[in-house]
Formats: sequence, structure tokens, C-alpha cells
Amino acid sequence: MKSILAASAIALLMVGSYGATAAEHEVRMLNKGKKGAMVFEPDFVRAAPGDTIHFVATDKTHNAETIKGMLPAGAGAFRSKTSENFTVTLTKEGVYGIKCTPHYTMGMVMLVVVGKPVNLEAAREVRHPGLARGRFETIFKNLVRN
Ligand SMILES: [Cu+2]
Repeated sequence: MKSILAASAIALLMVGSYGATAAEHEVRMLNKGKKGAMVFEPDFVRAAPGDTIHFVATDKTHNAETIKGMLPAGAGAFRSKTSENFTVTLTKEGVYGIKCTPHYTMGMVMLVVVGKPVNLEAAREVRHPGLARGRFETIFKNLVRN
């Protein structure tokens, strides 16, 4: 019993020192959501450095891939497997543009802002095909307003 208590106390201390501010965010990949067909829901996440994003394959045929030009300097690009859940921890501050590879032109995109949006201007200049362009315009407008 004593050792269990000691282990719990150590675990609590570790949570206190390492995990106090790290949050988990869930983004569902959907065929149909509140904003229409082929969406990430939510399509905007405000996070802190060290937070974790869970992409949930609620519907199949979707994935999450970083968009070229929409990543903070030094951040790693990623591309998840289609129809599978995917988890990523984001440590670099800045704006992360994310698309579903098969449904990019249908506007299946989202944005994560980690800490300060240090690469916002560069990210806004990236050109997008089809419906992705309008969706990003709306997301960026809301980001600047808030
Ligand atoms: Cu998709």
C-alpha cells in the first residue's frame, strides 16, 4: 500500500512538472458536418506548445496532411494514413495548415494555431485549389478578428 501511494505521489509530481499545460484537442474527420460536406470539425484549433491533436477517423477515406508553406520554421511535416486515427503533438509556435489529401479541392482543410501565429503572413499567401481557398479565407478572417 505504501509503495502504491509513493508511486501515485511521484506520478502526480510528474504531471505537475511536465503536463500541467499540455491539452488534448479532438478533430473529427467527417463526410458531412455543420459547415457542409467533407470537413474537419472543428476547422480551427487554438493550442499551446506541447498540446496534442487527435484526428479522429469518424468517417472513412479521410486523412490529415500538412500543407506546404503553412508550417512554422522547424516544424515537421506529417501525412496520416487514410481512414485511420492520427495523433500529433505540436511543439513549435505558429500556424499549421492541414488538408485531407483526397478532399483538398473539396475544401477539406483546417488550421491549428500553436501559441503565437508567427508565420501567419506567409501562411496566408499560400494558394489553394477549389473550395479550399474560400474555407481558408473564412478561417483566417475569424482568426484575425478574435
Ligand atoms: Cu477527406
